[in-house]
Amino acid sequence: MESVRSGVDEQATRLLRAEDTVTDRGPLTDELPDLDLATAYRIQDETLCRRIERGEQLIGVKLGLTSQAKQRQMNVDRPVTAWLTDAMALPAAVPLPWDRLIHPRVEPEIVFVMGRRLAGPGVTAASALAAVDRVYGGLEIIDSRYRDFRFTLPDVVADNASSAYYVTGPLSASATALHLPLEACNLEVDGRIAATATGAAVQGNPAEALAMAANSLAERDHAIEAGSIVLTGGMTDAIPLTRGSTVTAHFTHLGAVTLRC
Ligand code: OOG
Ligand code: MG
Repeated sequence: MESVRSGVDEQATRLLRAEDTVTDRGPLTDELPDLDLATAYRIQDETLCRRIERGEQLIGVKLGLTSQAKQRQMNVDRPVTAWLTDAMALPAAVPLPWDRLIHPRVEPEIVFVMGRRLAGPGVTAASALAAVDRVYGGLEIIDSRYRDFRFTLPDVVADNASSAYYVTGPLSASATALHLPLEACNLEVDGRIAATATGAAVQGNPAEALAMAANSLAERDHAIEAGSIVLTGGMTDAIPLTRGSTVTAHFTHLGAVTLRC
């Protein structure tokens, strides 16, 4: 047990160091081919503890790899969850902090703000949606700490699902006012449409993804607290960012979210 604990500590240290020094590295599983998902989540949880110790606040959770587009792009066959802290929230109109990023990519997401606490097991899309206060359009900026975004499922879990920053849009709707599977998004890069999708890309309905997050977090004795932000996962392939470009996600009812790079 002691060696598992020290292994978790060591990998958490190494992943946070890669992030803090903006240096990519090989996947953990190159050295630890037997790394299992449970241990990978322990590494992820340990990185959260370290972020909190250094003054960050836990503000929510994210799902990753909830769409076929993302699963295919990353060659991973299952959704994952990860943690969001206040340091990851990029206020609208603030330019991307390039000096803190290795090889950022952007993806459009449907974002929930929770009105009530949501705890599994047994959460359904309907009960999940009933706990939502508002829905936003968002952009997530991911930045794997692994060279060339090459990773397996346990690697990406340990790396907090490549989390770096996210931006939410200026408009919101109540969860009942929208039919989320039909909410569409055009992702525009420098005036050209780079990708498009609807909410149905995310597990058929982003509310299904939210229910899945609550149920899988419950297996590790966590709940989604009232007031939390939940990113439900990239609707399209993630697009590599380049300096100087402007990315806008145009949603049908949730307005436009812009990122200046
Ligand atoms: C993993 C992060 C996945 C999403 O929305 O699918 C993610 C990655 O693609 O590096 O945030
Ligand atoms: Mg994402």
